[in-house]
Formats: sequence, C-alpha cells, structure tokens
Amino acid sequence: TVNINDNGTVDAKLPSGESVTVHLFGATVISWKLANGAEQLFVSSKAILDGSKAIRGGIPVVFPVFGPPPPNHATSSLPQHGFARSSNWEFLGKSSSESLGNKADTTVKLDFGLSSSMITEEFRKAWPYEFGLVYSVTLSPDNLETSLQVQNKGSESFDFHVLLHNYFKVPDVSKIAVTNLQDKVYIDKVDNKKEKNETNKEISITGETDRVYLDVDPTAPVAVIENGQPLFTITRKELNTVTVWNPWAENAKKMSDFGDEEYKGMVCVEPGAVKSWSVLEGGDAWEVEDEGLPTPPLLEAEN
Ligand code: TA6
Repeated sequence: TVNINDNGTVDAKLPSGESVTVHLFGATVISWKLANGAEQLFVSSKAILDGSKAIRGGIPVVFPVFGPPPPNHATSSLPQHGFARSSNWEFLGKSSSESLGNKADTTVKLDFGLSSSMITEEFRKAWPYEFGLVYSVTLSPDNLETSLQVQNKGSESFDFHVLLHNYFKVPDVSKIAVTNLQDKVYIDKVDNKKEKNETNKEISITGETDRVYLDVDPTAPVAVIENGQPLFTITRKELNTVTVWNPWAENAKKMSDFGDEEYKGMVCVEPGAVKSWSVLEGGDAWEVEDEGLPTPPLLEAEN
C-alpha cells in the first residue's frame, strides 16, 4: 500500500511488513523499517520537519553541490549541500512489483520530481539552470534502493555533485566499524583536508570523523559492521566517493537540531560523486543508484 499523508509525507508498506516514509521536503527518506519494525535510519529527535530547514537525518539528497560551495563557481551562492534537500518535491507516483515485472508485491518503487520551475526564486537566481531531477526510492524485503536521474533541460551545460547523505541508525557507534575502504585515499576534513591513505580494514569511530574517500570502486560493497557482522551493506552504481561522518559530542552540542547524546546512535555513510564535477550537456541525462542493505540474520538476532 502507498499513502499520501497530509503532513507532507508519502509512505509505502509491503505485505511482508517492511515500510518506508519519504518527506516531500527534500524527498528525504525519514523512515525505513524492516519486517520486524526495526527502524534502520537515524532522524534526530530535534529534526525540523516543517520545511524551514533541511531534515537532520534520514537520507538527505545533496545536489548540485556537496559541502560548502567553492568560490568563483556557478554554485558559489547556494547553501551548503545545495538546494535539493531544502526544496519541496512532488510525488510522481508508485510502481509496485507487478508493473516492475517481479514476483507479486515484493517491491514498491516511489518516484519524486523536482525541476527548476519548482525551486524558490532565491535558489533559481543562485543557480539559473533548467534541470529536472527524478528520485526513486525502491523498497524490497532486504533492501532500500535510492536512485537519482539528473536531466539538463536547458541549452547550456552545467556541472554538479550528487550525494546521498545516509544517516544509519546503529545501537552504539563505539561498537561499529566501517569496512572495505582499506587502501583508499581520503580527504580528512577534521585534519585540514589533508589527503591520507586508509590503512585500516575496519574504521572505528572514536571521535569527530569527517572523511571523503575517493575513487572507491562502486561495485565494492562498503559495510557497517558490529562484532564482525554487517548491519548495513552499501552498494552503489556510478557513485565513486564515500563520505563517513559522525559529528561527535562537541559538534552535536553546536547543532540545534541534533540531540547532545544522539551521535552515539548514528553513523553517516554517504555515497556520492563529489571528487570532481560531473558535467551535463544541454539536453542530456545522468543516473546514479545507491542501496543500503541490512543483514536480517543479525538484525533478527539483535531484535
Ligand atoms: O557529510 C559530511 C558533512 O559534509 C559534514 O562536514 C557536516 O557538515 C555534515 O555534512 C552535515 O552538514 P549539514 O549542512 O547537514 O549540517
């Protein structure tokens, strides 16, 4: 079933019990539950959901710029992480497994759209390109897939970053690690953006962590593990960077929409294409995909 709710959210539930909720503000996935009702995403208890600020948690869609925009660039006067996560998207419709040609009702796909005519005057002035975004959220029993299609509807080419800012809910950040990033070069935003080489097979989070891993083979799954067992496995298509973030205690206190202790229950693992600008010629389109897989056996064991 799919419901369009009057609080600006769209939710879908599979017969087997899994569910997903997407807020039209930013097309932000704010809930993804497994059949046993276990919530997989972190949304701060202090998140603002009235459209006045990007939602603190879930899966914010970052476009057309990741991080603080660079100077002397078409994105320079946009806010950090661009406008997509802070704009009102429209629900384009759903397609369930029958129409996707799969087995009966094991998959539901929700489509959302944002185009240049829908963003605010302020954003359009800041980034005056004609574009169309179609963002798809596909729920099935053991995974959630998000994909973004970018269309250049104008005649001028534009360049952009894309990133899916996944906030994963974890029982205790001090007990988890992120794996499969060994030997990758990363930009350490906690250490003057120095480029470093990852030597750890398992990256534990013991303080403020803000690293952009570069040239990560999209076919190599990145996992969030606990006691050696994967909680989430993130696979990507086209997205060749992975950002790992946890604000830790001091920064958590500085964010009004982030509870002081909440950093202990989350980790961001953010697939993106943010190392360099992707360029889209007038009239062209570009598509990326990301999915985060929980591992039911552990989760069933855990829950
Ligand atoms: O993805 C990591 C990051 O770029 C961090 O540097 C931190 O700024 C985080 O995003 C959250 O950004 P936000 O604008 O949502 O507060």
